[in-house]
Order: sequence, then C-alpha cells, then structure tokens
Amino acid sequence: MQDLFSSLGLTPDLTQGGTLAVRSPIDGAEIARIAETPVSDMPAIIARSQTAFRAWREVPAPRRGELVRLLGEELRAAKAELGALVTLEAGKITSEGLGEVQEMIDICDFAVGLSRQLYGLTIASERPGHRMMETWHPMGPCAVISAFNFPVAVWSWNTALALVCGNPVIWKPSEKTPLTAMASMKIMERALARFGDAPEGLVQLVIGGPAVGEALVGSKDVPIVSATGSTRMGRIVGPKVAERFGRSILELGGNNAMIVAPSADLDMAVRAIVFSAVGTAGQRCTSLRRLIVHHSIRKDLVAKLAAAYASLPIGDPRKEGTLIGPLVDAASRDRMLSALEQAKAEGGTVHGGAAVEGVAGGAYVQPAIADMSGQSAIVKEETFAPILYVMGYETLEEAIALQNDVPQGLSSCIFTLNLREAETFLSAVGSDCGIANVNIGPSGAEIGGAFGGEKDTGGGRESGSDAWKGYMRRQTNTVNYSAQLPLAQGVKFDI
Ligand code: UN1
Repeated sequence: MQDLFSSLGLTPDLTQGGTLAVRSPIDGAEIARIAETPVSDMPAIIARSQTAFRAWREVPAPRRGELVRLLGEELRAAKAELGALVTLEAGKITSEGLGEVQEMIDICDFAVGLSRQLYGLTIASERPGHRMMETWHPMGPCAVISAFNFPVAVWSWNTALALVCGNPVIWKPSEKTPLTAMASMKIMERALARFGDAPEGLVQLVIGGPAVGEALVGSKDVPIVSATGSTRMGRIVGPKVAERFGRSILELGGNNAMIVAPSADLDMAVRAIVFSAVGTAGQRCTSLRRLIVHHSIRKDLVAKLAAAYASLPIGDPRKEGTLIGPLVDAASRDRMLSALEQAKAEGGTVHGGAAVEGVAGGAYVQPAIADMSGQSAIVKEETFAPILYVMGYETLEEAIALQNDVPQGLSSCIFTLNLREAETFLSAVGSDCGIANVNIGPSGAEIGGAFGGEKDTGGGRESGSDAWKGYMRRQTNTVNYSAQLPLAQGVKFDI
C-alpha cells in the first residue's frame, strides 16, 4: 500500500498525523490520517482563486486547453496506480477503478477540442448596419463538491471544462475519499509544471466536512458551485447559492428504471440489468433500481435474473473475477437491510440481500431482487445499494407513468425491438429523465453527452454536449457600424 501511495506522490507527511481518518471499504481498516483544511483558511483560498482567475481569463482558450491536454497525458501515465487507489479507497472492482480514470482521460480529450470550439452565435439584427452576436466569457472560481462513489471522475468532468472555459477550481471531495483527490492533485501538479506559466492557485483542493463546503457555497466570490451527492444535500446547497444569485450545477439522487417490453431481447436485457443494478455494488447515481416488466414476461425474466444473481462473485474488489465489491461502509449496509425490511412490510417478496462475509471488516452484501406488487413508498426512495425493485405493467402508457412517478429524474431506459415503443419512450410523452436509452442500461454514460437529470436530481448538466455553457457567462453584443442611430422596435426619440 505504501508503494502505491508513494508512486502517486502521497508521501507519509501527507497521509499520516492528520485528523481525518480514511478507511478502505475493502476491510474497514484505517489506511491514512489526513490533515483537514481549517475553515479559517477558506477566505484566503477563495481570494487566491480570484487572483488566479484574473490571470487565467486572459489566457487564450486553446492555450488553456493545452493544460488539459497535459492533464490527460499525466492521467494516462498514472492510470494503473490511480485506478488501484480508487479500488482501495472507494471499493470499486479493478476494472471499474480503471474505468473511472478512463472517464477522466476521455473528458480531457473532449475539453481539449472544446477549447477551440467555445462558439457563440451571430444573430440577424433588425436594424440596418448593425451586427449582433453572442460571446462566452469566463465566470470565476468554480467549486466542485464531489461524492465518494465517483471520487475522481466527477472532479475531472467539472475541472476539464471549467479550466478551458477560463475558470479556476476549488475542489472539496467527499470526506470518505480524500486520498484519491490528493493523488489527482499530484497528477494535476505535474501537468501544471509542464505547462509552465499557469497562475498560482488555479486548481486547489480543500479537505474537510460541511463547514468547508459551506464556505464555498456561501461565498459571492465563488460564482459556480457544482455539487454531486444526495437530494438532501442539494436542498441545502441549491437555495444557498440561489440566495446570492450564484449558479449551481446539481447532480443529485437518481431512481433509475428500465422498462422491459414483450419484444425485448431478454438475454441482452439480463446482461444490462445485472451490470447496471449490481455493478459498483449499486452505488452509482445511475444504478438501475426499478425494473418495470411486461406481465407476459415477468416470471421468465425474474427467473433468468435470479439465476444470474446466484452466480455473481462477491468479495475483494482487487481480486480478478470479482464483480461485486463492498458497500462503502457498515451504515450503508444497514440502510440496505432496513430498506429490504420496509419492502417486505410493503408487500414485497425479497430474493437475496443478505450480508455476506466477503473480506472481514468490509460491508459486503448479496444483491437483492424485491418483487413488488406496486410502486410503494420504499420504491420511490433512492437506497444507495444493490436493490432492484420489480414491478409489472400491461400497457406502455402505464409503464411510462410508473417510470416517471418518482421524485428523481436522472436516467432511464427501455428494452424493446418495437420502433413505436422506443420512439414513444424518447418522445415528449415518454421518459421525464435527463438520460433516456434504448436497449442499453441506465448507467455507464459516455462523457460525450450532457450528464444530469431533472426534478429531485437537480437539473444540472455536466460533461459533454454544450454543458460547458454552464461554466461561462453569455454576453449579447450589438455593434452599430452605420452612421445612423436607429432604435430597436422602431422607437423615435429625436433630440
Ligand atoms: C455518478 O454515479 O455519480 O453514467 C455518476 C455513469 C457514469 C457516471 C455516474 N458515467 O454511470
């Protein structure tokens, strides 16, 4: 472990002697003690970010992209080590730890191209000799508040975009995963050193609890707050940022569903269901939590699923072949077990879901299937664990209504070979989520699309498409190159 730490630049002075204990979900053992950022340091940290902003906004965007290109190179070089640290600190299986770093590399590549494509519109003016256009400008410091389940990728989606858009970043990672954040900063520092003349304080890391986050959320000098986590957290952060007319980008809870129609390719559906419901031990915000199956195939599909679930290798995420690693901690396992009790009390039949040994000291569980007679209260909640609630439907209209009848609106999908059904699902009367897929599960989105969701998911968009606009301010410009001063709307005001 010390070798892994030192290969990522995490020297003992950084990982020992602090006040924040870091535990590996693999066996619950303490692996580091990290120094926390004193809340009293926050004003100076924000001021440094503001100073960096004044310099960085003047650097041409393609040159800013060069820094992100170098970050992508450094991430490629450190992929194996950082992936292994994600596994150690967040408990993800090896290929998902590596996949997370790959997402970081992908967003860097995307943002490098974007740095030459921060396009504004030209607009036809109603006045002769006038030209209208839109220009996109940097906004200022961007706070990134991230969660344990994607401890580094979420930072990179925000940071790669924020940097090319001309904004400095202050990152507050989850208290559960400060090591991967510190390692990512070391990688960033290597990119900054190669870049040469980036302003000091362009990318900063702060470690701590809610008080550190609140300093960012409450500061007028932090115009953008991108926060990933629970809806409960978003309900606190959103209004606080809005109160000072800041901009928030919220990525909150999901309660993602799959509709399986009679024409679906069931073998493919089973593979998609298993990956999205039990992958990452059900701890993605995009994890599949609700299966809405046509009555005619329900029994068959549940039997196929039960067979697939029976053979899933659960245990040490570092071991080759393991598909389900630990939950993040014992509290998370307790929440899963109590959700299953509630499902039973609400008339559900639960298959699986027991705590299993795995590695001593870790919180390992069998994934659960809860056969429900309807969409009861517990089904409408997001439990961050591998529980799949199964419900039946008769008409597509009914299935879509069930799919949409939850507070969250992140990701969704339909398995069907029927074109009418697929297109209806994607239409205005279909899924109400930010992400809607056909013949693909709800998780594992590529970085090229905008990522985020509606309703209690918070409405934010990150990553690809034009999500970059959330990190810039739009300026409408009208230029008069005539010798007259015509007023808009034909108003006469002669003096
Ligand atoms: C999250 O769980 O916070 O779509 C994000 C996915 C990943 C991102 C998940 N690309 O599953």
